[in-house]
Amino acid sequence: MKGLAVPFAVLFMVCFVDFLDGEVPDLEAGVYIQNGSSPLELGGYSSPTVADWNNDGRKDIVAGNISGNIWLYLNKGTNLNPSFNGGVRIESNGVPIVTSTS
Ligand SMILES: [Ca+2]
Repeated sequence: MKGLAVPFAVLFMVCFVDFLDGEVPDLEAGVYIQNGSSPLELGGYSSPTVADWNNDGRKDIVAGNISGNIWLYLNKGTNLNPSFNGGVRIESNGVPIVTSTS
Protein backbone atom coordinates (compact mmCIF):
# COMPACT_ATOMS: atom_id res chain seq x y z
CA MET A 1 0.00 0.00 0.00
CA LYS A 2 1.29 3.42 -0.92
CA GLY A 3 -0.12 6.17 1.29
CA LEU A 4 -0.59 9.66 0.01
CA ALA A 5 -2.22 12.55 1.78
CA VAL A 6 -3.54 15.06 -0.69
CA PRO A 7 -4.73 18.53 0.24
CA PHE A 8 -7.94 18.93 -1.70
CA ALA A 9 -10.55 21.31 -0.44
CA VAL A 10 -10.11 25.02 0.07
CA LEU A 11 -12.13 25.07 3.27
CA PHE A 12 -11.60 21.69 4.87
CA MET A 13 -8.67 19.35 4.58
CA VAL A 14 -9.65 16.04 3.02
CA CYS A 15 -7.33 13.02 2.95
CA PHE A 16 -7.26 10.50 0.12
CA VAL A 17 -5.18 7.33 0.06
CA ASP A 18 -3.49 6.05 -3.07
CA PHE A 19 -3.42 2.24 -3.19
CA LEU A 20 -1.49 1.82 -6.42
CA ASP A 21 2.20 2.16 -7.05
CA GLY A 22 1.56 2.96 -10.72
CA GLU A 23 1.42 6.34 -12.30
CA VAL A 24 -2.36 6.58 -12.32
CA PRO A 25 -3.64 7.08 -8.77
CA ASP A 26 -6.51 4.97 -7.48
CA LEU A 27 -7.98 7.09 -4.71
CA GLU A 28 -10.35 6.01 -1.99
CA ALA A 29 -13.24 8.22 -0.95
CA GLY A 30 -11.96 11.23 0.95
CA VAL A 31 -12.34 11.66 4.69
CA TYR A 32 -12.20 14.90 6.62
CA ILE A 33 -8.99 15.40 8.54
CA GLN A 34 -9.83 16.09 12.14
CA ASN A 35 -8.66 19.02 14.23
CA GLY A 36 -9.51 17.82 17.71
CA SER A 37 -13.08 16.56 17.43
CA SER A 38 -14.04 18.73 14.43
CA PRO A 39 -13.04 18.73 10.76
CA LEU A 40 -9.94 20.82 10.13
CA GLU A 41 -11.22 24.12 8.74
CA LEU A 42 -8.61 26.25 7.00
CA GLY A 43 -10.70 29.23 5.92
CA GLY A 44 -11.69 30.50 2.51
CA TYR A 45 -9.24 30.50 -0.39
CA SER A 46 -6.81 28.41 1.60
CA SER A 47 -3.66 27.08 0.00
CA PRO A 48 -2.63 24.03 2.03
CA THR A 49 0.69 22.33 1.60
CA VAL A 50 1.74 19.08 3.24
CA ALA A 51 5.32 18.99 4.54
CA ASP A 52 7.22 17.67 7.53
CA TRP A 53 7.72 21.07 9.18
CA ASN A 54 9.47 19.89 12.35
CA ASN A 55 11.35 16.93 10.85
CA ASP A 56 9.70 14.30 13.07
CA GLY A 57 8.69 12.07 10.15
CA ARG A 58 5.01 13.06 10.28
CA LYS A 59 3.54 15.24 7.56
CA ASP A 60 2.20 18.55 8.82
CA ILE A 61 0.00 21.14 7.14
CA VAL A 62 1.04 24.69 6.28
CA ALA A 63 -1.80 26.79 4.91
CA GLY A 64 -2.43 30.38 4.01
CA ASN A 65 -5.94 31.70 3.67
CA ILE A 66 -7.93 34.73 2.62
CA SER A 67 -6.90 36.69 5.73
CA GLY A 68 -3.27 36.58 4.56
CA ASN A 69 -2.11 34.64 7.60
CA ILE A 70 -0.12 31.45 7.30
CA TRP A 71 -1.01 28.66 9.73
CA LEU A 72 0.93 25.61 10.85
CA TYR A 73 -0.84 22.46 12.01
CA LEU A 74 1.52 19.88 13.50
CA ASN A 75 0.50 16.26 12.95
CA LYS A 76 0.23 14.37 16.26
CA GLY A 77 -0.92 11.14 14.57
CA THR A 78 0.63 9.23 11.69
CA ASN A 79 0.95 10.00 8.00
CA LEU A 80 -1.92 7.63 7.15
CA ASN A 81 -4.07 8.68 10.12
CA PRO A 82 -3.12 12.30 10.77
CA SER A 83 -4.34 13.99 13.93
CA PHE A 84 -4.20 17.69 14.65
CA ASN A 85 -5.05 19.73 17.73
CA GLY A 86 -5.13 23.37 16.72
CA GLY A 87 -2.78 25.45 14.68
CA VAL A 88 -0.43 28.37 15.20
CA ARG A 89 0.19 31.38 13.01
CA ILE A 90 3.67 31.38 11.56
CA GLU A 91 5.70 34.33 12.81
CA SER A 92 9.01 35.99 12.12
CA ASN A 93 10.66 37.69 15.12
CA GLY A 94 7.34 37.54 17.00
CA VAL A 95 5.36 39.17 14.20
CA PRO A 96 2.83 37.10 12.22
CA ILE A 97 3.80 36.69 8.59
CA VAL A 98 0.96 38.14 6.52
CA THR A 99 0.82 37.79 2.78
CA SER A 100 -0.98 40.02 0.35
CA THR A 101 -4.56 39.02 -0.28
CA SER A 102 -4.94 40.95 -3.51
CA1 LIG B 1 6.13 16.80 11.35
